Amino acid sequence: MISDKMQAALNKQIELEGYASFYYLSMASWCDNEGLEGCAKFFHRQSAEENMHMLKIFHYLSEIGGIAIAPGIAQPPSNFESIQTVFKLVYAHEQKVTASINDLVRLAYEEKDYTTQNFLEWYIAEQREEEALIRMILDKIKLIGTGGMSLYYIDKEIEIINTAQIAAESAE
Ligand code: OFO
Repeated sequence: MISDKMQAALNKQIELEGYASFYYLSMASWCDNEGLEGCAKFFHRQSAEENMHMLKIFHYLSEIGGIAIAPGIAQPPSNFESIQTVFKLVYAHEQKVTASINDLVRLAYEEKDYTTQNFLEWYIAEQREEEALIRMILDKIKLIGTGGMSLYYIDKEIEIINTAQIAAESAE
C-alpha cells in the first residue's frame, strides 16, 4: 500500500512531466515558426516522450491501488529569444526533473517503499540519458557558433540527432 505522502509526491511528478510535455510542445511550435524544422521535429518527439513519462507514473499509481490525478498544467511560455536559449532552458528543466526524481527516490527510501524505489530506477537512467543528450546538443551549438548560416547548421545537426534517436529507440 502506498503512503499518502508518496502518492502526493508521485502526483506532483505527473504534473512536472506533463508540464515538460507542453513546454516542449510550445518550443516545437516556436521552432516551426522560425523555420527550424529539424528542431521542431525534435521537440515534438521530446514532447511525446514526456507525455509517456507522465503516463508511466499515472499507470503505476493505478496498478498499485493508488489514485492518479490528471494534472492542471500551467501555460508554458510561447516566445523564446533564440534556439540557443531554448536548449539552455531545456537543460535547466531537465536538471529540475532530475532533482525531483532524486527527491522521490529519497522519499521512497524513507517510507521503506521499495516497490516505488524500484519503479523509479527507470527514471534515474532516463534522466541521465536526457541530460547527456542535451549537454551534447549544447556543445554542438557552441561549436557551430553564431555566424551566418549557423541556424541552418544547428537545425541540420538537430535533425541528424533526432533521426539517430528514432533509430536507437526502434532498435530497443
Ligand atoms: Fe521526463 O523529464 Fe525529461 O526525460
